[in-house]
Amino acid sequence: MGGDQESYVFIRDPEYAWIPAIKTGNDDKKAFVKVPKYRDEQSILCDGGSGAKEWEEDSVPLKDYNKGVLPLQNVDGAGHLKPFPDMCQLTFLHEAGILYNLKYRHGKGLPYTRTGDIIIAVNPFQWFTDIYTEKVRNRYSRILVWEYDPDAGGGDPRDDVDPHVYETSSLCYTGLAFGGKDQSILVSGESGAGKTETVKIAMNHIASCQQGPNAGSMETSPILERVVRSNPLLEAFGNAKTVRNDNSSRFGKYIQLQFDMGTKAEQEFRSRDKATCTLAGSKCEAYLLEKNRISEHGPGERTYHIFYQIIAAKDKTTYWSKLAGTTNEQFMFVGEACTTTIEGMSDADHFANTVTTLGEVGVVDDQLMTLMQAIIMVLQMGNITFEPKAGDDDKSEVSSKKEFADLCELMCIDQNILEVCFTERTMKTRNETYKVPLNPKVAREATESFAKEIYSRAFLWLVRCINDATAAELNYKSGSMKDFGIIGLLDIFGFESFVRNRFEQLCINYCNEKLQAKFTEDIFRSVQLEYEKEGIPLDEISYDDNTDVLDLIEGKTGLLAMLNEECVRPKGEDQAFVTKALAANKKSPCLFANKTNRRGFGIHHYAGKVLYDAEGFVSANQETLPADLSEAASLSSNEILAKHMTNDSCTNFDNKKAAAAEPSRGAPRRAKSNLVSPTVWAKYKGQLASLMAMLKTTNSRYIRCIKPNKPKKPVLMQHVTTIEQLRCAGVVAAVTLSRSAFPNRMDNSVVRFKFWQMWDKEKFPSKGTKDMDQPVKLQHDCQALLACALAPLAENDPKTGKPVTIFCVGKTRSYFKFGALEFLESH
Ligand code: AOV
Ligand code: MG
Repeated sequence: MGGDQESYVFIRDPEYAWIPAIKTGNDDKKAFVKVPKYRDEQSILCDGGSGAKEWEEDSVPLKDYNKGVLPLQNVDGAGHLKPFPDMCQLTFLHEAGILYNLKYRHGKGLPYTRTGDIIIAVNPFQWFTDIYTEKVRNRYSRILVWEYDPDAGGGDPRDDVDPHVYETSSLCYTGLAFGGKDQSILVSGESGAGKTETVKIAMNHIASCQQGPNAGSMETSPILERVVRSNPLLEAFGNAKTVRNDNSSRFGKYIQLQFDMGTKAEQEFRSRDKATCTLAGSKCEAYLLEKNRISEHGPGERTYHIFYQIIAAKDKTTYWSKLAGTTNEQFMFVGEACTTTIEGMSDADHFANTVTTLGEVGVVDDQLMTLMQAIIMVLQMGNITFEPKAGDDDKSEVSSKKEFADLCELMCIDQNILEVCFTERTMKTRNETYKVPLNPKVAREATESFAKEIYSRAFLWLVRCINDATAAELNYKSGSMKDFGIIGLLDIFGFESFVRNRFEQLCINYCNEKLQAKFTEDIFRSVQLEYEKEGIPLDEISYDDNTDVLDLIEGKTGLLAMLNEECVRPKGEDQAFVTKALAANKKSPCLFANKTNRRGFGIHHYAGKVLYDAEGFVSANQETLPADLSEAASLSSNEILAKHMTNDSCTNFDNKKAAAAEPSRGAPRRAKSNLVSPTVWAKYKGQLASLMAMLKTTNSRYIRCIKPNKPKKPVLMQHVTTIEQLRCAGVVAAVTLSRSAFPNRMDNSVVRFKFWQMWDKEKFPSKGTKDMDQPVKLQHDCQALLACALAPLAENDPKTGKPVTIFCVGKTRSYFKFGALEFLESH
């Protein structure tokens, strides 16, 4: 470093979150710094990096400095940033350190970085073909196998490879194949961060591992093909273009890859050379398809891909003759499309692919017709309009006669019957049944909700078809009672906070709270393990969890309970729900009222504050179709409508069929609910509960996806949005937790090398062994050295009178309390 007092630091910046600076000195109020004169996102790196040829003087109030606003940079003596593949190696592990490390790697074409066991995947927005080759895949599968080799002499096998999704997938495969324990990969991140792509990359890799780590190319088996190709198929029906992502998943999914673990005897003698573990099938559970997108989408967005695909299809008249000559604009639910290519392929070509893949999972002939016609019905339903009947505004009749006649023909339902279903509602009391007319607006709403319901049931029907074709239980003939090994892959919607947040956002954020709780627990456990390995007392770790928020949402008098209560009341109201929920949770530190909107409320989520608007909560929570419409559905000759529109037919998986073939470890168990007809939230809660239960039986690994910039450009990393995501993904929390006791750490060998001269050997002699490089000797040396060097910081706890721990020397690393390492570095 330059002068005596000069040190490399970061300072807060309103525009760029953190910028590198050089501290040149201070008086008793201010620290004086030099900051780069020209700043923009591309060029700011640590001093010595590409930017900062010219500096300007600035100053920072010292009180901020003491709050840690100016932590040291991870730079070498010349001020150059020292990047690390594993952020735990950073000497100063804080938000700014993480940001600049990621940024440096991102700029160098290295999308993956580790934080301990977590992989941070920064979306490169350009395909690096050289990091996904078969050679690279094999390299990861091979190297990571050694973790399970007793003769390999220990050490972390990951030291030999750069961080990668393949590392996670390999560790999962080896963990299952050689360790015999079920595994899961939990991928999270905001929209467009790369979750779905990451899951596909991991899945393809796991599928290729299964041929044995030393095998050459991946042999294609039909089951493997089907499993891998079911992903794009789900995307055709469950993904849409949004402003954030051209191929945005509008549902969450948990895919379980099932592995044949061999005979009982083989399972008992697992070793590197001998471990049967081959892909036998897969199962998919889908969560919360976004229904609103059926009837409306914002400017620059589209509805589900399949609609555009079928309108663009060359052979569309096969599915319905009346589609001849139609265009997007003719369908109200579709409208003018902002694009007709997705990921560089036209909608028409996508359709051909969709049909081929449907064929691979057995959706052909009648089945294919059933599915496509259900989709076309939804399209056509969007064009049904209503007008007042005989001049009476409270009654309505269909005004789009031709469209309606066509729809009825397609559904094979009598026009008179369907018109009554759309324009009147049957009411039942104990003694009588009568019909109430619907005005044109309500009739249109009813039609839209019918269309949404048909689409979401068609989607679940498809998921079930895929499961029937891929699930191992169903492919193994009954009688061969198999116990499958599982690798689960979770691609779930990330935390959401918009200007206006609805019921969907609450559901999504609730799911994120559940996963965050698990994440914290898992990270805590890994920190615990590290401390145990290093021989450091565990009572030093403390952390915040999010039980408060979870209690608020799912507790006895929580939001879920209150909303469900409101939904069973005859005249449930959104505002009444809010009033009651606020009253019942007065003590919750996480809930607050919205002073300007009585229907609004706010929640302090772990990832930040979110304001919700409860408009539509009660109706969104009641999935049940009016009896008139479900009866109309049952009249249709289309199987999806006739058989799958009843209210208990909304599972993803044919449980009965699976249970018959495989009673022990079959389908995800469905939650029991005592409500007459379970609300959306009750069902969702049940789904999440069984997901969490399933995850609990696995060894979970985490991949946090980051979207480095809003315009989706390569190379660019915008600081503020990246930092927000790191916070939301719990990366900062994970770091804080692992550093809660000791924010900084350094390898013992480095400590001895760097601070050797600060050791007063007479006052603090080392009582270690003779051999210099023995870890034990090193540990003793560091203990003595640091006791001496940090003696000026020693103080007693005013409460207990005992000395405060400033540092702790573990078997391989030294751990420092806040300020201790800064003190050493500046002397
Ligand atoms: P998401 O799943 O996280 O969003 P995707 O996986 O669909 O995001 O990724 C969004 C886009 O980023 C893709 O369409 C690719 O163009 C690009 N991308 C993602 N991963 C990579 C990669 N490893 N290499 C190159 N480009 C990539 V959402 O489903 O919207 O929450 O709801
Ligand atoms: Mg996605």
